[in-house]
Amino acid sequence: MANMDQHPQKPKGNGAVEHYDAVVIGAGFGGLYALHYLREMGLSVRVYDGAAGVGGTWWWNRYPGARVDFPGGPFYCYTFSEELVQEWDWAETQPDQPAVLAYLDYVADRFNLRRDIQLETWVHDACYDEDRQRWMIETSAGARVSTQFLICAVGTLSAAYKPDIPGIDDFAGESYHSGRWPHKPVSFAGKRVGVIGTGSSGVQAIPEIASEAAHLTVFQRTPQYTIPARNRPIDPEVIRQARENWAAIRAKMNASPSGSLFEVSDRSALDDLPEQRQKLFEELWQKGGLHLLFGSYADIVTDKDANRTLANFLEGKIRQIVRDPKIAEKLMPNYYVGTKRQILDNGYYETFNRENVALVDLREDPILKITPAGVCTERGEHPLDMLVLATGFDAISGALLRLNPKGRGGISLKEKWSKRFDTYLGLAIADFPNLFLIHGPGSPSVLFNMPLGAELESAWIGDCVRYLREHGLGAIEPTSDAEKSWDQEVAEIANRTLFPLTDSWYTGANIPGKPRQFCVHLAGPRYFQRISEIAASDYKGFVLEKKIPATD
Ligand code: N01
Repeated sequence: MANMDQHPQKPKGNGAVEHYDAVVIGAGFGGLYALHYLREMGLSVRVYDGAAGVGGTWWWNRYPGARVDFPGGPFYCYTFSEELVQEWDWAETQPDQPAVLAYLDYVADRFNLRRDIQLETWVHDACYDEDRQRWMIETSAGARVSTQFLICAVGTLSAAYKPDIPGIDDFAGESYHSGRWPHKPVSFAGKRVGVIGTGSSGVQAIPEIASEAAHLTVFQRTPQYTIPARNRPIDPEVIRQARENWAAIRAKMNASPSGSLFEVSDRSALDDLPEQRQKLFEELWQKGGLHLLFGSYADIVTDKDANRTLANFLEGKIRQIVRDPKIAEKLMPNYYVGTKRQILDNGYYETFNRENVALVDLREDPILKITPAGVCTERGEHPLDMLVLATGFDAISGALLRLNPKGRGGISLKEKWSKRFDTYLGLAIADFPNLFLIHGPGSPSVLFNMPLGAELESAWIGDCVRYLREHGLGAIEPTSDAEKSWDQEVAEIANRTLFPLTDSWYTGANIPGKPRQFCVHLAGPRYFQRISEIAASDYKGFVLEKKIPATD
């Protein structure tokens, strides 16, 4: 798989080594907060990010239509600072990419973070030096850096995936990946545009592109269930209440399965009569957002029959919205609803009623190659002026593997993770002492409120570092046994649901050759309780090493 972020290494500097207590890789939600937390503890910290601005995923994913696909506004943001909550005004229920990026830029200024962040700098190499209990890293700027702690806040959806379609680099027109969207304005006006991919990115971008392009061809391999986001201005009363009751709201989000304020139903979909279910589904469909999935019935993603009730409802909506029954059938999904990332859209199915939009079903008419002039499928060529790849990411583990740190005895992460993405608590890896992950495999990551999860994990890491320092310890590393039992715990929880039965990026099925493993801990609040208990038990499952006196 092509790495879309290859950057030449600049010549090495004068050989001098920079020293920090902690290096953080990534300046998105996770990395910015880790910097703040560790710096407040008195550590010297350096953050590196390959992007030219802070924001992580929100810096890169600036394709048209990019919006938060979780309850947004005052609920998809940092919670650690009450002042910040009071100061920042969110305008919409599903903020768009510029709004979230503006917020993160504000945070970086507000907490004076930029002075410790080095942008446009990729970490090329990271090796653990057992004798010094420190990580040695090399950056694309040619610097050599020594740090006791290495915190990887590299993002779960940051290693953009460009599929290996023959001729993909031969296309002569404009070509963009949704996750590497250019910073200059992109005009679709008067152009024949093709979009490959109908995950969240494709589904968000397609209505926007269709409204401007001369013609849009959507190349769909797997149809998806999507729910209207119904983005709207935030009710000022919601903001006022969030500000007045911030501590209580924060506690409620911490205790909820998804880290949000959704009222979760405890009823089975099978307890209701069909007409009662239909009424409830319709009400929640009209409300928009994730209410339909989280707020309808408790067993939608755990019971196949319950799942089918919602699938039937959504399939009915596709047939109702899309006027051409043949196109409606091509858009009909075939998986357990909710077990791929639930997409929230802004008029996606409606887009297929437009005269200037064509749908190519790649299951019956596969892509053969890409030529300078367009996309060739079995049934012929689709001439294009612009090609948009909304083909996703090597999710959860991909960015860590691209970093490929070398741990104890020189073992590389690629070797360690050649078959399974084992971690302990999603936060640490055996044989990789003093390396911490934010949103790593085995943490709740993408199925919990991500900014909130990043805060809680950063704080856990900071508190662990404090513990080591207070106890004269130089290194911490989980045991392999602890990893194995964590792996089992993650799998046992997942196996009570329908998630592992679906091919998705949650299971690694979107990347050819990737080991299949469901890497998300699905019990958010219990997870955060467990990691607190482990910290309180003097880090059960970890090996703690005495500090070796400094030799450098
Ligand atoms: O990626 P995806 P995404 N030929 O992997 C298709 C988050 N996100 O960027 O399903 C043809 O979901 C592939 O087809 P298939 C969000 O969590 C958040 O859309 O493999 N098609 C699929 O249709 C999201 O879930 C926001 O058969 C090929 C598509 O490309 C996650 O990022 C916004 C192909 C990839 O869909 C990833 O979403 C956007 C090929 N060779 C994204 N290879 C927010 O709102 C792949 N595809 C915060």
